[in-house]
Amino acid sequence: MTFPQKNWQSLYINVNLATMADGDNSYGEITDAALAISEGKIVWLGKMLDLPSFDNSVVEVTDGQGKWLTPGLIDCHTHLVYGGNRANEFEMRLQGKSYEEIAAAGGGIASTVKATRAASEKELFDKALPRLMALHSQGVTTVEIKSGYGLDTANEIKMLNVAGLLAKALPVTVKRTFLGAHALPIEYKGRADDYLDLVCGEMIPRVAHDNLADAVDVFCEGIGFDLKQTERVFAAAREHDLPIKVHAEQLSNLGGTELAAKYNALSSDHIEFLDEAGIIAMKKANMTAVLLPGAFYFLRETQLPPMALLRKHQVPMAVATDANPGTSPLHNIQLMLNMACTLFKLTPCEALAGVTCHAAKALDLSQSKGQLSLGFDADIALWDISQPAELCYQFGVNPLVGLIKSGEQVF
Ligand code: DI6
Ligand code: FE
Repeated sequence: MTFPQKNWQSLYINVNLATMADGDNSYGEITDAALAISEGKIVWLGKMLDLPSFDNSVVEVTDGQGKWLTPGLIDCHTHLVYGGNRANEFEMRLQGKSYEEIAAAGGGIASTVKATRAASEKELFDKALPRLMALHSQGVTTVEIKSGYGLDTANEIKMLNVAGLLAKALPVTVKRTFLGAHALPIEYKGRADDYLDLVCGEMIPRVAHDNLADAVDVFCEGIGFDLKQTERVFAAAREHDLPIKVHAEQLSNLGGTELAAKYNALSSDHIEFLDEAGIIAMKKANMTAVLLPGAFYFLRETQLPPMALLRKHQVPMAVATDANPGTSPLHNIQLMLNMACTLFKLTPCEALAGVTCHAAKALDLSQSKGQLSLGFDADIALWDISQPAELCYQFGVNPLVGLIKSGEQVF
């Protein structure tokens, strides 16, 4: 692919690139480099020495003075639209109650459902915006947002609408995921199949028809939905041509990942309890593993995800915040980079791939985002660092010094 330089609109010179175009094998480093943008796309990148001549009366040139450029970060798993908070349950857990016990006693997801239903679209938006701004200010240019705290048609749609409004409020691409099968709403207690009739017969058709989501997710777990119930939702999603994602093997191994693989899911997320058979199924189905170190940390989980087996079978590992009020009230992608390395022993290169190229794949965006490559979207973060590993190593001082979204410098 070549692009005539007469069309260049902006050019960054004297920069270092971590292109992340080589998976987690390397940062895809190009030092002493330049990168040109036209119409929101990357149209040239390479060594300064190889920079072709250009018309600097037309091209806006920025001297990067040795800054590093990476793809804009991608948070591929969040629940950042929600009402209320669960600080009270945080206290209960510190007094010895488990996440599952709190859920069984009517707390947990159910308490956030209550608060989310009670909130107006505007209230939910006003609460979610600073969460998204926090991510954006850390270099995030694409985020996935799930529904799943409405659990009836109107409130699930309300959440998805808020996610759509957030995309208009900030220069961030928002991918929406319908998670109607997140928990059984209390009014359906003991009637899971009736609730799934609603999810499959009313919500999914409506979401698909009105283009409200890009994928369908299910919480396949003891406190969520079992395999048979999960499969009903997958089948309805397939019927409406919606890609599938799954929360699976977070607290136990029910086989949700293997089931999702049968439906060619984009990703299986959490997966602390996943076994090798599930990993082989993921590989065959070209799925991405989404690792969520924030939930692992916040729940004081001790079962580590099977990183060695994921590596052995070359299943790409994405890393995300899981930003949500119950298990990961951590709206911070830079912290996840650090935790992916300290808690899950990912290499800094794997962690960075986890929030760029592999996160793009988990959202079916790997042809346009998550890499600095020719023809890719010019979603780019500029960092005041001396090597890419610094992004994972230090935490608390934000090294982001610029952000480009679709070719426009937005920060
Ligand atoms: N797994 C999680 O970690 C979140 N949802 C899920 O299915 C937790 C959601 C919550 O506790 O509010
Ligand atoms: Fe989640």
